[in-house]
Amino acid sequence: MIRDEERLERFLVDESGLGRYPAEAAVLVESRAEVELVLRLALEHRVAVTPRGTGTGMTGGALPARGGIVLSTERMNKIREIDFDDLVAVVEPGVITGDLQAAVELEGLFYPPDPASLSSCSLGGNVAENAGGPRAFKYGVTREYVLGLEAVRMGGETLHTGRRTSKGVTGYDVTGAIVGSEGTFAVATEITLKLLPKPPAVATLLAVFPDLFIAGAAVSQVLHLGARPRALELLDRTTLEHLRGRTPYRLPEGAGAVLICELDGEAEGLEAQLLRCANACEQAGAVEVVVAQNEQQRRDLWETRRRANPLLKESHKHKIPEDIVVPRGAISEMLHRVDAIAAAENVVCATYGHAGDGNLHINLLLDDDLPDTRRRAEAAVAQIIRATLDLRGTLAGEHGVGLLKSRFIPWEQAPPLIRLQRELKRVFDPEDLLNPGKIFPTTE
Ligand code: S2G
Ligand code: ZN
Repeated sequence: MIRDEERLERFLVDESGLGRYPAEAAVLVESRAEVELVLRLALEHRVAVTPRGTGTGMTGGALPARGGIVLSTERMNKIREIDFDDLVAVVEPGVITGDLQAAVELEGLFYPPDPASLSSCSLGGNVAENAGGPRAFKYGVTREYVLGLEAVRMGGETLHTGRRTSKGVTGYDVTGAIVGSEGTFAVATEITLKLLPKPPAVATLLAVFPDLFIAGAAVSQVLHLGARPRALELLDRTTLEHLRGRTPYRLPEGAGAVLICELDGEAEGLEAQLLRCANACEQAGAVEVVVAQNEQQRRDLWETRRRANPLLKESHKHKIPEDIVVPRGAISEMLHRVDAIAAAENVVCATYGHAGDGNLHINLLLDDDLPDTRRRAEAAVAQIIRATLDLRGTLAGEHGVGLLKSRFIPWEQAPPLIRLQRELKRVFDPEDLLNPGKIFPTTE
């Protein structure tokens, strides 16, 4: 248990930019028995508990909003099993996503979900937030790979949910309810994950566009090709300017926007599929298309893409990370609306993300703490959420709701649905002590 201020500090912040939340202590648990004990004592003494993976969350899910204890699972970091025949991995929640991917790929297997922070985020955090990433376009998000959980509720009762088999419909999908519940239903202490055979070949291209809107229009051209990229990422000029010269891949000067398109599968025919994507981009207005010539170039390109969030964050005093999703046919319209909102409110936006999914990370970049700056940024956020919902989208694509977006939930969800979700939370945690204050506004 950590109580001294200096060592406690790192447990009081996350990647949301929402600041620091004080807590009494951080408990670095090393076993399910310790999680059970902490949650039993917390209920007895009515102490709030905030579960935490590695704090890479972007909406405040791991921030101790009501003080109490931070329950860190970082020391529960063993890969317990990789079973080639069952295509299953069994891991503890503190295993780093990228570490599992490297371990299974050594055995010719594949764990697709690839949050940008995969070199530092934990699988327990990915489960709590139902994390996504570029490859979600073809392979889906974390939820699709969680077969079963061992999870402990507030009070110390352990649930074994789900299964080890690829299919199973015995009873309600309690596993599915816990995945994405942002640490408010239970604390996962063991995760059974589905694996896939590793794709034999991968091919990647970078398409350069004069501006973001032409790149946005190109997305639908690629989508309608029939080729099924595993990733289709968009980065705008502002994002590229923050990356250029500070990341491994040498990004083309003056690019208005780029698309990264990656396919995988049998080597046979992959090149032809990639060329179709390249042609679609050129027909849509790409001024240059570059195909990654080797694994190193591909690695550099993805490392560059994954640095977007941290580099934008460290380059400004504040970064408000929106994470909206619109129907694929509305991507271009949304890009135009964001541009108009940013101009009207005189705020700087960097937009990048998982264009294939219609999932845009719209980052407002603030360089001072002036009340007017904050007012304009908040106004822009509200208008971005309004525009998203107007285009039949949703306000959270992969980062969750946490503290950052809870005030907007009633804009998207009607009272009966909100009431039902609050009732679900009370079923799992009647005293509202596990990660309290998250997702739903505290006032009815
Ligand atoms: C991205 C950042 C998420 C992360 O860059 O796609 O979702 O894992 C954001 O840092
Ligand atoms: Zn993302």
